[in-house]
Amino acid sequence: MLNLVLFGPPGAGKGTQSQKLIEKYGLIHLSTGDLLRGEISQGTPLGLEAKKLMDHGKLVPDEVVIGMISNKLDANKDGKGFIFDGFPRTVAQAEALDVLLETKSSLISGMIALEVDDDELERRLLLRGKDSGRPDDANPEIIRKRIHEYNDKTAPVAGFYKQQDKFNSINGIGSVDEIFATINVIIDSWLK
Ligand code: B4P
Repeated sequence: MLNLVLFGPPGAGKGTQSQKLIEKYGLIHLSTGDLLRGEISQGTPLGLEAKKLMDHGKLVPDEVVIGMISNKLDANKDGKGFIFDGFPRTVAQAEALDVLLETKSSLISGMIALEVDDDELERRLLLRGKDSGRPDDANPEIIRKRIHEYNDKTAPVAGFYKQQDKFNSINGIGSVDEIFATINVIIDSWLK
């Protein structure tokens, strides 16, 4: 089973690369951002609570996102593997993911981190915000808050996978196809 953690700051290209990876490797895409936006668009109580935090660039509580991922793993027991996109975003989430996978006799194959500098992240997110209607992409202050949350709470997750010798870092600047090709080389080395 191939289980990939696609990692990086907001706007690094995780969602973009995930779309190409699910086509090539037949993996199931688990994006906590997409799952939360689904809850918001359905107007569920979880979505209403999450929206208040997301619109201000803050992370949603660990137990909420861990619960969503647990449900999705249970609902997709027969899949070939998963791409975790935007999850885990805290060390507590990373620890919980290992426990969830262990109970299914599975493991994370590796993490691939997309490295992109802050100015480029801000440029990409503001550009997306013009069309996406996402309130968290609409203004530079919220984007900077998201990048701050990433540096504060999410960046330490890289250390968690380094300790397990599962960390890979690549340049996230370049064309989408160039970055995809680099990711393919890493994944193919895991499959050998
Ligand atoms: P996400 O939906 O995960 O938002 P994101 O980090 O902005 O997405 P991503 O990084 O995938 O964007 P992409 O690069 O594809 O999270 C949103 C919010 O949900 C969080 O702030 C948080 O509040 C909450 N949340 C989600 N998961 C959580 C968790 N686990 N715990 C707690 N809270 C959680 O795209 C960015 C733009 O760049 C696109 O327009 C794309 O076209 C462009 N782009 C991509 N690659 C490019 C390239 N190579 N060159 C130029 N542009 C490129």
